[in-house]
Amino acid sequence: MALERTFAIIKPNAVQDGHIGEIISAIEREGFTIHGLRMVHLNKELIEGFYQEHIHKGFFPELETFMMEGPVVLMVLEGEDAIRRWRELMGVTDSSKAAPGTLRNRFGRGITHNAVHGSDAPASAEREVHYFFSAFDLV
Ligand code: 3AN
Repeated sequence: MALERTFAIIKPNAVQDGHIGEIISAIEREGFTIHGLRMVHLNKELIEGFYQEHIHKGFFPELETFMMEGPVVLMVLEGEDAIRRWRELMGVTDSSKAAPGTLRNRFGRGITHNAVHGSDAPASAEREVHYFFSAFDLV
């Protein structure tokens, strides 16, 4: 399997709860390399563009309010099979069902406040990386 890049977010609840360091440690321990990293406070326009496939879903208003609650950390991660492996480290969407040891199990609180985001496929990874990072920002 070739090296792959994926896009990750440390969401507002995990930032507010002081878990940035533990999440980045877990990322490095799993052998990912970080090729881009920024901290931003997202606004409505950025969130609606990012989550364009969810915008008409019933849960979207709650998701949008949550994602604007505070700063987030945006990252580009690289590794073998990175998309699948990052989602495995995150755990399933609903934190209460995420396997022990996964980041959502450790740091999430329910479905919306689920601590981290990860791209779900190569096409979404490509779109999400370039939505937030220019070539200049990526090392
Ligand atoms: P994942 O982040 O696990 O790939 P997606 O892409 O289906 O999940 O959903 C994007 C985000 O929308 C999730 N991380 C979660 O915060 C929120 N979300 C998804 N499904 C629900 C739901 N049924 N109720 C509330 N929020 C949801």
